[in-house]
Amino acid sequence: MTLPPRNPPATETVWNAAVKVLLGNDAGDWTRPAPQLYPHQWSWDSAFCAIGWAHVDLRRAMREQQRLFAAQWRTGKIPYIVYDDTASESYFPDSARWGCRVSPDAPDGPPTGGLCQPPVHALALSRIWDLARPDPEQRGAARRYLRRIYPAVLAWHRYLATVRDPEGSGLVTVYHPWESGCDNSPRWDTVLNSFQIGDLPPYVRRDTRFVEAAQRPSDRDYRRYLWLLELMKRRHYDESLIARHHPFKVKDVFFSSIFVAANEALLELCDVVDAPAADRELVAGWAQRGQAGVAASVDPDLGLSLDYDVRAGAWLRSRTFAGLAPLIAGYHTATLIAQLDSAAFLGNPGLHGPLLASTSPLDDAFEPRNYWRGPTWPVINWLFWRALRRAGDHGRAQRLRAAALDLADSDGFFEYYDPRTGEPLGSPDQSWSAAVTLDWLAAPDA
Ligand code: 9WN
Repeated sequence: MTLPPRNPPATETVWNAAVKVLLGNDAGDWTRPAPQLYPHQWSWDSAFCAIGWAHVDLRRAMREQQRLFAAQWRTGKIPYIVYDDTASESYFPDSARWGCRVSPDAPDGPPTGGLCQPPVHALALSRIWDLARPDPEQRGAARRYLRRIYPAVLAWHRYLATVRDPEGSGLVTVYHPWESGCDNSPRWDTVLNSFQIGDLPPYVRRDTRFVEAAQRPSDRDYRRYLWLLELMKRRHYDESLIARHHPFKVKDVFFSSIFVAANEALLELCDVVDAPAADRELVAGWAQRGQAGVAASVDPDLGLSLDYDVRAGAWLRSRTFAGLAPLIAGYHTATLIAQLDSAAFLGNPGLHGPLLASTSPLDDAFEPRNYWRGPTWPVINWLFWRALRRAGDHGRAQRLRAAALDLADSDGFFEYYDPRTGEPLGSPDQSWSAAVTLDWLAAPDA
């Protein structure tokens, strides 16, 4: 089933081009994030892809996350990568480097990485439900699908709310920049510089064969990423040991805000699948605790929320889009909106369009062409667009959407863009950039 774009004809070309990207990266029941750079199934990419597929083929959208959830660890963790071992030459670290089978909690089946990523999955499920609901046949299929996947999603959220928040703070702990999804963001600089690294087994980076090195994390960053991997592997991915001894333990406010939104989405799905009252109470409790944790992370001087370094017992000061993350958790406050509109973010006169850059152009760490240190990422803007819309802030949501569609129209679906010029950067034909564009195109207005 291919739905026509709701705003034809101007958007028809973009629509068709976005569908073509998804079809080109389709691996059958899951989607490669990019044709060359990312040949495996990534966790949050897959959830965004499901949203895109939902506009093209609902049945395909319902299959998208199944392989991912089938790779769930016994702890409830959804791994950040499920490997396609036929493509093991193309990406590093490969599954052998992770060696996850040392853990009794690792799943059987295709090998996985040892980390997780932001929990956007329930947002994708609720989008599938919204789109399936009007048609009786699709609604029945979607309800059956949601009933099947619901226990695994609940277990995933339980893992995040417990194993990853033993303090009950409402904020989720991440053990690696790759878990944040925003790898070389300046948010992690202080923590990455706070520990020594030991000897690493030899390795060859593959990413810089496909994308200019200046647009990717540095070699120095990679050594740290790989050192953290080695430490986790040495501890057999035992999270009680990792929680005690790991040098990178950060309460990630962006991850935690997505978790609040995901719990709200899961609560709505509890009704669809007739979940027991006890589940609803649990999920509502996680959402409430998350909201309180996220609200408490706002720094009054900066007017932005901060991540927290658990090991050092210190808030991490930086000015990135993550400082506005409480918007995603439902906090549409005057302080955050003033920041959003200010020259630190959307109101910056040097921007190509009113889109959030990954790092504020006013921050010393801002590097407009370097990955998470400055470029604009469509999926991040989609999360904020969704949040503004849910808060009834249709004017701001509409402006964000229009700017994002302009970028896709003129440059196609890249991984990220220079926020000053709109120049496309990173990988071309990035699946999640195409997927969120389909959702933007199908949105009635804002
Ligand atoms: C490491 C796939 C992934 C995204 C991440 C993004 C990037 C990987 C990498 O690509 O990370 O996980 O090799 O750079 O940072 O958010 O999920 O698109």
